[in-house]
Amino acid sequence: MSPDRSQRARRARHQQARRLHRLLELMRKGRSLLVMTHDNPDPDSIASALVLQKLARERAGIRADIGYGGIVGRGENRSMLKSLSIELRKKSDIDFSDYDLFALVDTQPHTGNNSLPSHIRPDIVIDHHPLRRPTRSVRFHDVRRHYGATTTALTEYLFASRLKLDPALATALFYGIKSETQSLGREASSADKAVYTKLFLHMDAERLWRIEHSPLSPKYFAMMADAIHGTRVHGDVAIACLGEIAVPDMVAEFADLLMRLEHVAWAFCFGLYHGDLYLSLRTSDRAAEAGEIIQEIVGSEGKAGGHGMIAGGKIQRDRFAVSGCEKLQDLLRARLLGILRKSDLKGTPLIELEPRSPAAV
Ligand SMILES: [Mn+2]
Repeated sequence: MSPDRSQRARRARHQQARRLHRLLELMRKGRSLLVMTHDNPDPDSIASALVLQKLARERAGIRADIGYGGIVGRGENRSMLKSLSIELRKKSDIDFSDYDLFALVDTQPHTGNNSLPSHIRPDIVIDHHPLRRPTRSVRFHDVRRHYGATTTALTEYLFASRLKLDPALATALFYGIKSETQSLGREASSADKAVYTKLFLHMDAERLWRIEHSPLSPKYFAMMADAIHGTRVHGDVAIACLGEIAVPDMVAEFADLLMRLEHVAWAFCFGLYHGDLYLSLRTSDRAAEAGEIIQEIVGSEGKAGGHGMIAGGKIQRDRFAVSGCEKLQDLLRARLLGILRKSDLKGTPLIELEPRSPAAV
């Protein structure tokens, strides 16, 4: 390492140690901490919460639980909880008056994607999405927008604490970063790379493989078939209306799959879950601001946010005057294609599309 780089690394370690010190000081003033993930938590959010819980219990000596709203829907995520013995509390089972400290991870106040009651102001916010105004008044906030995963930031706290890293936790953290950054390929920073490499030595590869290859129900395949049939392609934009979905994460999962379609630079998916419309936007354009684009699509009718290449949102269905997937699809499709200034408004059904690279299967 060059003297310059080692000096920078030393400074970063120092700064991290100071942050940890401040965080623990705050925790020690309380008796019990509730860490809330974002709704329908993903591995990044779950893994981040695990670190705060561990620090609270083992370094601050206080009680700590993890809570979430929505559901843990995706097979991989359910399998992560089971095989790593992670305990999360459903919002409906939480008595918020049991706690005197509250934290949000991988989300921020007033984003509309977490279930911390609006009258409770969090004491701690650690995230990697763009900083929101209400977060600035949170006693302890650490928002690292350039990080690919919130888990990376939390793992730096864990390393600074010198707590022992067991294989189950290392696997959870590794998977948090892996799934969020698609194995460091998407929006990963040098910090993500450094932490990921360290975790690799401690994680349990076999358990991770079982999580990533968890059994899928026939319903899942039926949902995939419907989604494929519901996809239209407009030049380099693929848009899918998934209709009623069994789990909200399905929109993000299918959008990721559509990004694999040759010549596609944008994928936009939406589906209905318990009366709400869930949306997901993906792009391969590193300079794009998917988070801002999805906010424009959703407008004042819902809440949305994200990063450069990945974004999501939610709208209450009754905010729309139109009914039926067809009309809803027309409306949302027109909004996205308008923002991207695309001229092919009609598009072609995915299953009727001719392959454009003959060699590819
Ligand atoms: Mn995240």
